Amino acid sequence: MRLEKEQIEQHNKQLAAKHQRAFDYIAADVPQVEEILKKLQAFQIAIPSWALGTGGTRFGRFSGKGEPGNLEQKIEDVGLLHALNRSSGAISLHIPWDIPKDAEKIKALAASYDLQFDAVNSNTFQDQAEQEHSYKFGSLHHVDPKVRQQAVQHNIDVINHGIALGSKALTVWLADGSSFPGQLNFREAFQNTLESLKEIYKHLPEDWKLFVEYKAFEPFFYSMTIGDWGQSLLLASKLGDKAYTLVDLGHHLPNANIEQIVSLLLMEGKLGGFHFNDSKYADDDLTAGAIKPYQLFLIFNELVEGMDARGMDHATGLGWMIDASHNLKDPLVDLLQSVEAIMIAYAQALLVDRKALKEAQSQNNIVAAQQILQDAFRTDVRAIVAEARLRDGAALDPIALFNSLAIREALIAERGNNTVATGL
Ligand code: LRH
Ligand code: MN
Ligand code: MN
Repeated sequence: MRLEKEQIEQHNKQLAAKHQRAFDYIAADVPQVEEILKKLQAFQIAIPSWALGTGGTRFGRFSGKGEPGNLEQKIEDVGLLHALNRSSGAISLHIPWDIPKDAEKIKALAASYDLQFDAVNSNTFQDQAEQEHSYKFGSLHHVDPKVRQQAVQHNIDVINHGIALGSKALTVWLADGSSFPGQLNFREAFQNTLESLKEIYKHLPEDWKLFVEYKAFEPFFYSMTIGDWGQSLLLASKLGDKAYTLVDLGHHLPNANIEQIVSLLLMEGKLGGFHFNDSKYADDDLTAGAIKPYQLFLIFNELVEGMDARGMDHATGLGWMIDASHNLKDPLVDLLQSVEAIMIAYAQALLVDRKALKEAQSQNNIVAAQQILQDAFRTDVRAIVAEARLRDGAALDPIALFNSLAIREALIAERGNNTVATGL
């Protein structure tokens, strides 16, 4: 299924007067609105191929309907999202959940929806049928060099798939850790991981990045071999210039100050990418901005500040990805909500009066500093985000259009009731 330009135009026409009123109202108070619009238009957030089907809980999975059953259909889904918001112009693949059998064909299909391939993700946290060794006790950190070698080779294979598709980054997340004291020698586990990553790094093309993702706990509950940003940064620093830390918002212990982590990683030139989601407890993978929108804003505040300080382009300087899994909502609608929340937080961060904030900080004027941030956060920027979409030929209200066009119903008619997505 593909959206026609006319369908979007007709929807926008219906909402035009209401939108214009709201946009004029906010634009009158934002002198730099044109600059903000350009930045919003340039900003693209990659959609993970594993978020397009209904995810499960630990206890069960209640399958949705009309879900994508193969990579082609997943690309079609992201194409729909991108047509609706023009902010989801890339897809991030997880291999082997999604193996592009004919890369040229897949690339052409993605291009027909104006989509690029973002970071490719390796998977050494599940055993695969054709593999000789099990990852039960880890992969790149494993005590057995044969298991490490198998995991290294898988990552090299993933890089090769990525090269064929035009990806420019590999994300490595390891489910390596221990659940009981004494199970692991921490130092050796870390060193094995480093040596394995060095092997993978050797196969990275010149213009690629390696993202090292960390996670505090789960699936292991005593230690994770790459458990926090310190361990990730240590690895990335030892690996070299092409290696970076990737921050997944759900991968921290409760109340971690993620915005401070972001600021310092940027300072070190070692922040590579993001997995956006939200959480109340741990790696909940809920819709971005659903639980802690102020935190999301504060993170973007540091991103804008830190990227500007380093002269980085907001849109291309980091890898922006969603990593969420939905088991209650329609996954496509949920992704539209996530993208909208991210764009709102970004727009609000662009509103922050940086000069005034600096001044307040230099005077230790905490009241003013708080006021400046909260002024931006409490500004309703939805009409600015909608205007950016409008200028790009997207829908003023993507979710309303998704519903009024009965897109899910059309997908069910095409794909049937019982499709089961691969992946999570
Ligand atoms: C691990 C993780 C990692 C995986 C994805 C499926 O919790 O965040 O990024 O690749 O989920
Ligand atoms: Mn992640
Ligand atoms: Mn996760």
